[in-house]
Amino acid sequence: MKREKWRGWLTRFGEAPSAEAGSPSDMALLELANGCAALGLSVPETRLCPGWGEDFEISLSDCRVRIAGGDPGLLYGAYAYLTAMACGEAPPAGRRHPYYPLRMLDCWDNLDGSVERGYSGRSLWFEGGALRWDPARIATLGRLLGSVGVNALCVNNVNVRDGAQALIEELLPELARLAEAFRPFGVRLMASVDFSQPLMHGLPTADPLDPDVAAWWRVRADAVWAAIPDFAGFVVKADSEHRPGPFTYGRTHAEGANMLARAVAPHGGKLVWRAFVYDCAQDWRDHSTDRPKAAYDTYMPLDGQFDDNVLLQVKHGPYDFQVREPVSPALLGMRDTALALEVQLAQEYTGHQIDLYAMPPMWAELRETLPPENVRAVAAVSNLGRDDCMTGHPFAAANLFGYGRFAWDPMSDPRRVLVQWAKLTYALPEAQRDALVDMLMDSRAVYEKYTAPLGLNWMVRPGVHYGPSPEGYEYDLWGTYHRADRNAVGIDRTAAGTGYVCQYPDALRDLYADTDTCPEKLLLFFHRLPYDFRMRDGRTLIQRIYDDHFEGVEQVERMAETLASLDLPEPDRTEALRRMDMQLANAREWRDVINTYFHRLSGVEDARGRKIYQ
Ligand code: GCV
Repeated sequence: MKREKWRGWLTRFGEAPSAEAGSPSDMALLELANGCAALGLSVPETRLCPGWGEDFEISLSDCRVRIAGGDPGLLYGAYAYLTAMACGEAPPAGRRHPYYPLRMLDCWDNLDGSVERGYSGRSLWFEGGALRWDPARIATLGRLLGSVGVNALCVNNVNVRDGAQALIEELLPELARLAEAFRPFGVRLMASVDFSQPLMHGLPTADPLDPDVAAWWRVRADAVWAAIPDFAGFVVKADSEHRPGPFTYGRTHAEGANMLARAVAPHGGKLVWRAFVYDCAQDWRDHSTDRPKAAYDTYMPLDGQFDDNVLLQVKHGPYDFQVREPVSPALLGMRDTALALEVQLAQEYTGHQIDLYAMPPMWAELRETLPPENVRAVAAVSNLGRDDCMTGHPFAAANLFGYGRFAWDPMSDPRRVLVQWAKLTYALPEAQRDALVDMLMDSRAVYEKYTAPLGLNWMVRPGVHYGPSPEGYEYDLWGTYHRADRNAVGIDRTAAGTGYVCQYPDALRDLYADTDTCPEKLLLFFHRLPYDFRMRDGRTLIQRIYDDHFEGVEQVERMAETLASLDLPEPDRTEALRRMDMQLANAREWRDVINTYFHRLSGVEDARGRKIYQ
């Protein structure tokens, strides 16, 4: 029998509800009854309030618990009540609703069953060019997503290749069945579409201003919504990393997005347009092009030109989900465009779900520069797959859980989120749970120490993006250079350099432009500095690089000891320890390669006389 790995979170408190539940509110009642029975609680009174939508309210009076909510609000109320009970907390007071109305999970799943940047096995719903899934697993996944409030799932890769457009054409009936499987949990489907698709249907062009092209997309959209009336919308990656787009026809991205948006608008659909546009064929000799400037340069002139149902989806940093990036200036500057913030749960550059890398502290940090109200929706690249443990590393589930929490409430406290996840997942004694949460809270800073230093990024092995390769991207086409030489390292992005810093509002621009005020962790993102540059604590830059790398490995060694001391259930314990061994080997490799690289370049010895390889 297939092991149901994810019995954690709320599912562990009840039997799987009957598949007959048709709407989120039916599901809420079933979940609640089952969950309460499992927790030894009496079932609260529930009231469906038409018009409340995603809102719910839990009230306690005369020893009675009442949950009122819309559809799917009642579902969220039931989950909130059960979560609170299971975590030993008071249920949330007052009428509650999610901060962002659209909380998406973007799956980079391909129709052949592979997953781009997937570290948890093959796709949960595609195989061999068709939709194939295990209903019990989809129900588990739907419940997990519903229980943390994720309400939209884009099922296919934004790189729409190998006939994946068939999803909204001949495979549409199958897609409709998948939508049905997710519907009880309040999760609506979306699909990535290929901008050039009209060409495959005999049209001579995909020009967004051509009336026949617009008409073709309208017919397509009508068919999709006829099959799936609650379909949430289309996602588009255009003119990005060799994907087709409006530039081919001399059109702007507002013209391209609006044409598609008008096709889906009559159905209440959203058109999510990704802003990941940059020159991916740059000449490394060219110092005048600076990739982080690309999104702002492309989209800022279009601010205010997008239709109301377009969401411009922008990655949180200006590069590409690196360990340490400043906030994308497009997210700060575009005040007349509905923006969606994109984060990546899949640990492409952050350890492949082998190394520990908990993201809630990073999202909390993001709000220091990005006010939550600047964006209208959130999207996360999924870390899910078909392996027994659907997130590769059992602790990587904390990132999916945490994403749901931050999408619901961007002001969430990262530690509280991780404590909740730990309580719902493992029955550990308090001291052990605290040790686990401490480890997760520190994990990003530790990973950062043993990989590329101080905001340089991109020292990963090209293509695979795991393990060190300090010059792997240095002479390549991707615009990702650090230009280290024997004297200095980093890119000058001040006004005197590439001018990137000028894309920020004045206060941030001034903060980053000055080496005295720029956060040290971002120093080499914004500045080119000599190795003898003095850090604020008096150490030289080169010494800080050496120290961080030694410290990072020492911290992983301590994490390995902590992990071994936890009474985790099997198979999680064995799996987490196995992955920790790999993390330790990875950290040592990074330390030795990066320290050796800078030692060879600079010729500067480690002030503490530790061994640096030659
Ligand atoms: C889906 C990076 C990744 C690609 C990904 C792309 C994107 O370049 O390496 O795998 O493609 O981002 O976000 O579109």
